[in-house]
Amino acid sequence: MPSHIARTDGPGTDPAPPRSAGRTRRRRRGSRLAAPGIALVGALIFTACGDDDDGNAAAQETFAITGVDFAFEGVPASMPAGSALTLTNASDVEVHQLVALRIPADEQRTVDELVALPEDELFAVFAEEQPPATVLFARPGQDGVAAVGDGTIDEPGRYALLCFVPVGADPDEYLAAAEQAQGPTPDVAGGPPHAAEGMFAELTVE
Ligand SMILES: [Cu+2]
Repeated sequence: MPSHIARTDGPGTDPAPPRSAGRTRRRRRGSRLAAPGIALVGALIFTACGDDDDGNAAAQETFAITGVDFAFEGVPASMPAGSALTLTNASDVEVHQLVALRIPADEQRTVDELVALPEDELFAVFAEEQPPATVLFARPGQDGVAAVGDGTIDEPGRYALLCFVPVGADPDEYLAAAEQAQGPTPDVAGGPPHAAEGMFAELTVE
């Protein structure tokens, strides 16, 4: 894992943001560790899960991403708009997730830099980029299914690919909770989000 990303001992204990969480609110003062910040962004994303629009039959190209413990493999540096991502999970134990979040056009920092930010700054960067372009889940050893969108990314720009699943979460428990969660990220036992362990990537859609 990147040495600059702090670890925590448990799942984020932060309360979920209100469903109407809007613009660049700054929720707290003081410096926070990166891992809870990532968890908070995950919570925000899940508030949008009801809004997925099914889409889009003919993807231009399909790029097969593999989730491992803890990284995305096979992420192209760039791909044409209208292309689709798929997720296959190569882990024996961990559920993996691929959340594609567009990075605002005026944001210059890399995904590596963004995931290291304190909570309030990370929250602010992605607060207006909702819902995610797509969200895919995959059980250990299986191909992924879409929870938001269908894997297609239509809008050009830079994207952060992130996995918010807590380290060591039970797959059945996590996926059942994710399916039921109308608001926050499912509150299941586990460690820091996979993104804090290095499961993030950057992708440019052209
Ligand atoms: Cu993961």
